[in-house]
Amino acid sequence: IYGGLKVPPGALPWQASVQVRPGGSSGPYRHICGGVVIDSCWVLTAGHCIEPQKDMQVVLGGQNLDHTEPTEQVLTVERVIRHPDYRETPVAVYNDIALLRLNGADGVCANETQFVKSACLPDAALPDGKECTISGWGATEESQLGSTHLLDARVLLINQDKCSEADVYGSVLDMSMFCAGHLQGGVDSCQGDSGGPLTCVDQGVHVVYGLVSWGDQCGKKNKPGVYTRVTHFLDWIRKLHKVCTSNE
Ligand code: 4AZ
Repeated sequence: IYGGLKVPPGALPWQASVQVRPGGSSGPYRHICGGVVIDSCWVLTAGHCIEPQKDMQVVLGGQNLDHTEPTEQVLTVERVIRHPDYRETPVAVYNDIALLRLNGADGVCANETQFVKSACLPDAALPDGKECTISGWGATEESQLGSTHLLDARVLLINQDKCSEADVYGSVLDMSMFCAGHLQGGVDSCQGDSGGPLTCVDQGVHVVYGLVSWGDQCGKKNKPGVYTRVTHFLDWIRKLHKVCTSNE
């Protein structure tokens, strides 16, 4: 996160760290992406975060990736479901979404605590200009390697036609994505934040509207972050998930 601040414990309890370890099932897990808890047993992440053949785990309720924290819950991934229309080109990533089914018994995987909670799925369209929150352990202006502490920042939802102007992203955007950030630059998501949440407060409820997906570098003028448009995938997600009305 560029232009971010440290997140207080429990402030973004739906934030996940998606981690893999090298093939061969030995060695430590390392953070590769963010994710979003939408149910005790389900985490949303970006399609481009999926590295086939590698063991995957999800850390919930954590703040500092360098330490094991008492608030933390570590879950292994039972099943990875990348969207069937996921597609990467040299200029954009389309339908950049995947669902992770966590291991658990009787529909309980993560335990709900003050530090681990679901975000709600949206039921309405995106209001342009709305201020929302992005978060993650990705690269910062100080470190390309990422941040040890979870950071967040406030971004504005950018109109699709504006973001499709020639001096921004031109014609590469489609309805599986939207832009958010600050066109003057400075505040943005970056590498390592991918798959993590863009949430907006709607009627007092934290709703996940976006997943960090891609962008032309980070924090650059006229190159805002591009986010997977969660509303575009609701039918696909809901086939696997229950309704959520409150997380206060
Ligand atoms: C990346 O490489 C990446 N500024 C993620 C987000 C953004 C750019 C790149 C948005 O994963």
